[in-house]
Amino acid sequence: MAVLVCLLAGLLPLSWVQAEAQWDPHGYIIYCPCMGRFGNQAEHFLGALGFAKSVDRTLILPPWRTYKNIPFDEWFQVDPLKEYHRVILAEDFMREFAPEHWPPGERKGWCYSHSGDTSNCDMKIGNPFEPFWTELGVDFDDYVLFNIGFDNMYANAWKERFPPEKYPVMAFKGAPASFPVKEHHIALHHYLHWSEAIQGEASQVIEKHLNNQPFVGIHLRNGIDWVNACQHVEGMTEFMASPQCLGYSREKTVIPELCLPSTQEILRLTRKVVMATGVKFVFVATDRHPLTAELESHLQDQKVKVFHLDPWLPQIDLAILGQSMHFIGNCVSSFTSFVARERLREGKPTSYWTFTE
Ligand SMILES: Nc1nc2c(ncn2[C@@H]2O[C@H](COP(=O)(O)OP(=O)(O)O)[C@@H](O)[C@H]2O)c(=O)[nH]1
Ligand SMILES: [Mg+2]
Repeated sequence: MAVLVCLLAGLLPLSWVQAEAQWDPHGYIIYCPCMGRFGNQAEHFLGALGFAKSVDRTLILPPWRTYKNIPFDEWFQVDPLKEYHRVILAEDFMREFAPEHWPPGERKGWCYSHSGDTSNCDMKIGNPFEPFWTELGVDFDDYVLFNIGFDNMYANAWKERFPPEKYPVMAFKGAPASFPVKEHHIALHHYLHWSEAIQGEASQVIEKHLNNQPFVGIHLRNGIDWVNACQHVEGMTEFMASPQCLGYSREKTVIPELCLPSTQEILRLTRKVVMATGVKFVFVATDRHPLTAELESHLQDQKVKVFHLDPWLPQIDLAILGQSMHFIGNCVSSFTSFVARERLREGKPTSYWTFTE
């Protein structure tokens, strides 16, 4: 009753009341999104969400990791995820449940070890491992060895080996998931929706710089790390996010131009899509060279404006690309694959440089 009165009076945050009522006897999963930057972390997230569902534990939504922890809900809405599975923000979990149910002294890190070797089990050595857990206020007291895979077929093995009464919280050093994302987890993007803050910033840019008009969005991944990574891809059947184009059967091979398209290819395909859609705006997202002058000159006769933002957050580029009438991305990039999955959900078309199905 007291809680109800406080709630009605607006004295308690709703999340506190909801979470307080809901300690999950089936247990929890938390992990550090410690591998790669945002695109990789997002693919891992989808796999981890699928894994949490398969073992029937609540997923503690980890902060995204940049140079600091970013609470999950700064970038994404929490409620749509609940349509799929039970989730709770890491910050809420730490504040509301950890003191009683996962207190200091009882925090174990799950360590993959096939041979019983424990030399790799320290959860907090190096960056981003150490700052990730420290910013959440977590130290580890012990570890638990496991050698079970994360595929659905092992769900029962997980449940039998680690019952929630004995192991209420499973904390993983990395995502309990694969990179690239497994094919059957792609559809989980259905539940991943930008926060109002990110969506709002994207809408402002579209209104201010693209006159709220239809536009073609392109992703040019051409920074120095990428140029180096693309040098040795010839003949590989899978490289980073390449299954988004080549499929998961490993029957096709990656070629360098798929990873790093020529300027000529970028101009050719952008023009083709501009002509087909009749848009008057092209939005360029890139980590390095936007090729703005080259694109404008190549599209001069179409009176197309080419706009490059270089936003303070890469997520703003992603949210804008998601809104484009047609998107052209890079097969190998998980930054592209994020946009492509969102567009698949929305029924919007995506093309890729140097790639025809
Ligand atoms: N703002 C912005 N940043 C980008 C763009 N492309 C790459 N980046 C940055 O480079 C990182 C690339 O790492 P990741 O997201 O893992 O994608 P991947 O390496 O392309 O698979 C992104 O997270 C961004 O920080 C872009 O078009 N716009
Ligand atoms: Mg990466």
